Amino acid sequence: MDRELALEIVRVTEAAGIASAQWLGRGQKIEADDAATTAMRTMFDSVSCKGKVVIGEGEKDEAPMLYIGEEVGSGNGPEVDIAVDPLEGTNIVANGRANAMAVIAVADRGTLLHAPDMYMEKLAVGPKAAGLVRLDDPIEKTIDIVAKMNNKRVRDLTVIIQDRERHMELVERIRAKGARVKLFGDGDVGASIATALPQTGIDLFVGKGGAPEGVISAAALKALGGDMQARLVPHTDEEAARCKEMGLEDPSQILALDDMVKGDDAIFAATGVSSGELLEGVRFLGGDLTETDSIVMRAKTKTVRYITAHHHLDHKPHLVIDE
Ligand code: VTB
Ligand code: MG
Ligand code: MG
Repeated sequence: MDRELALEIVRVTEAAGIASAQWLGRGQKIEADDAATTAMRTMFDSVSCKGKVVIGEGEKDEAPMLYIGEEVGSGNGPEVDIAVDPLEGTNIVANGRANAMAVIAVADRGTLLHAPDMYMEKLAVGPKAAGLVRLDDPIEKTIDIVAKMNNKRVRDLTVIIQDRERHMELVERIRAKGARVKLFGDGDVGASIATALPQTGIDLFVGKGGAPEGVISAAALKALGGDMQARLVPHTDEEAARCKEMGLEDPSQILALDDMVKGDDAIFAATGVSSGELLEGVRFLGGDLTETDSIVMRAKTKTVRYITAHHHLDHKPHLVIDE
């Protein structure tokens, strides 16, 4: 993959971010998601690659665009796998809450796990604890390892978890162990990546969330030198069959970072829609001036760029929502 691709991809997440941010707090999650998806799909046509969506908005018969198997990109350039979540946090935007992002991961063709839309257990840490944590270890042991490696007292260690009933027993154990717990409503891509960015103060991410989001996060953690382990959680026979179709003989096997993103040619880009752990949201500054914050990184060189952009929407009328 050419390194220029990283900078082209961020234009795609910026477009999705700007479009969906116009739905913030309106209680209309489908419209917010559609705006992000349409903007992302349109912008993709100008990106120099032969892309194939491997994680997208759904199967062909249920999603009009960015469906699994859809070919995107200009048709010139490297053959790549593309994983998108045009709006990671549709409910967030509808309810005007924190942590929504537009996200994309791009990797060499055939290197991203084609995770279907089901739940996945996940554990993520930053570079200092990489290689040392195990999904199956008791949480108390994991906390001790991460505290030691991150050079923090257990009582200063921060574990981030999605605020769900299914995690409450885990939360109680973490509290009993003495660590800090930060709960978030939605958006585990941002929460898991935060573990690998020291300025966030977040040390450990655990919990069950979406499998597509897991693979997208894995691309970012690879670029940041962090680590992640995961396991698919099929709830029905059909979901178990999907795992087998993907080549996972044992659907309950532990997936390492390399099982989710093979090799090191991966790019991750995200634009903040509403402010969260990683990024500020889209700001409408008056007139047509609109400011976005994005992060883009490449696993190959480990370069991480934060990009603040000023957009003049008079020149981007296709991103303006006025109905
Ligand atoms: C998870 C998480 C996502 O939705 O998929 C979650 O990975 C769904 O969890 O980041 P629930 O079924 O408990 O709502 C997100 O938070 C947003 O897409
Ligand atoms: Mg989404
Ligand atoms: Mg999502």
